[in-house]
Amino acid sequence: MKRKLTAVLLGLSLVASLTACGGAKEESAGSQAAAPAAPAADSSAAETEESADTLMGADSATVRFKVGTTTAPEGHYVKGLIEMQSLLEEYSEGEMTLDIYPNSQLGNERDMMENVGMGVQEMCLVSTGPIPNFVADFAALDLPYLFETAEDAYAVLDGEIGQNLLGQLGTQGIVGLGFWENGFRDVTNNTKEVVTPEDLSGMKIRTMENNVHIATYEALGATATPMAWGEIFTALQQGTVDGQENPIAIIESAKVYEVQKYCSMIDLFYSPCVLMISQSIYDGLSDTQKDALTKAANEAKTYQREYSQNYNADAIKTMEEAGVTVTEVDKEVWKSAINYDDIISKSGLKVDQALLDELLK
Ligand code: EAX
Repeated sequence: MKRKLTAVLLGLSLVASLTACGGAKEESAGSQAAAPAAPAADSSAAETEESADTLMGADSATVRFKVGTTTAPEGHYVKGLIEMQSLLEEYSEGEMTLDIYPNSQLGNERDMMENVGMGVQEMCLVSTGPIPNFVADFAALDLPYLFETAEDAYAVLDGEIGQNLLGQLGTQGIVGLGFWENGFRDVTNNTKEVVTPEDLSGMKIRTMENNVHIATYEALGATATPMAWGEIFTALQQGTVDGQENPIAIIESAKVYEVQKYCSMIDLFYSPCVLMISQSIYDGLSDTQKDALTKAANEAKTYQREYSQNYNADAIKTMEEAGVTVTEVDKEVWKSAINYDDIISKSGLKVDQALLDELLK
């Protein structure tokens, strides 16, 4: 199955992708940000209020990259960025650093991608969820049960298929510095324990703004309700949704478990996240600065993946101690409920039929 899925992925990454948000990128207003950056050099720095959550790099650094994420300061994304912050300061001999803005301080994932593409924000670390709205081929990574293990995912993401996808971010004025880890996505809700797909029937589940995820949850019988991550608590409080789906690391670090009674370990999707820098800002760096940046990013990726892999055990214990019912499910039952043909056609993916037939055989 995995071999066939890789064939599909190869096919998908060859299929000409329709860039949903085409259009020329305005000349970056922030391109001078790569120069010794006075704090307010580019517009977004002036607008961005630092809050208690902001994790500023060394004061003495003269080249500063604002990096935004929707995730919590205690979570696995920010832990990886803190590691990169210190590696970057070391490898640039104190010249460069990251200023880390967690908790959607710089906007939701789609906004941040647009701002990085326009050069008004230097960097972001975002899940692949919203990316297919900009680069259609990324949707291939969001198919359910694509990877058995995280290691299988790393092999594809760090290999030709993943690097080809990162290269396509260039159409959006973005340099993809690498795939980090969000993790296998599990589903939480307040209505009842979810053991089989039938238990999702009629539940309103918040998904990312991602057509493959939406089509998958609809196919499983839920009502998919796409929205940005920053809106989740209001939506749960107002009953707009009954539940949401995310890796345990997000569910625990964002404290979503405090307002959800049930969590089912369905591991429906493997969710990477992508570290991005604005092309115009990257191009303004010297070769030495680029080397320091990519070395720090690569080493932080390995650290962050390891941190993510070790996160669940304690996180699940925290959730159960808070009264959450954490349910292991029979994943074969869930896999047999997945019809790739149905999901791919409903999600509007442009898929080569021969490859699809190969997959479904
Ligand atoms: O990237 O929106 C989501 O559910 C993502 O997993 C979250 O923003 C971290």
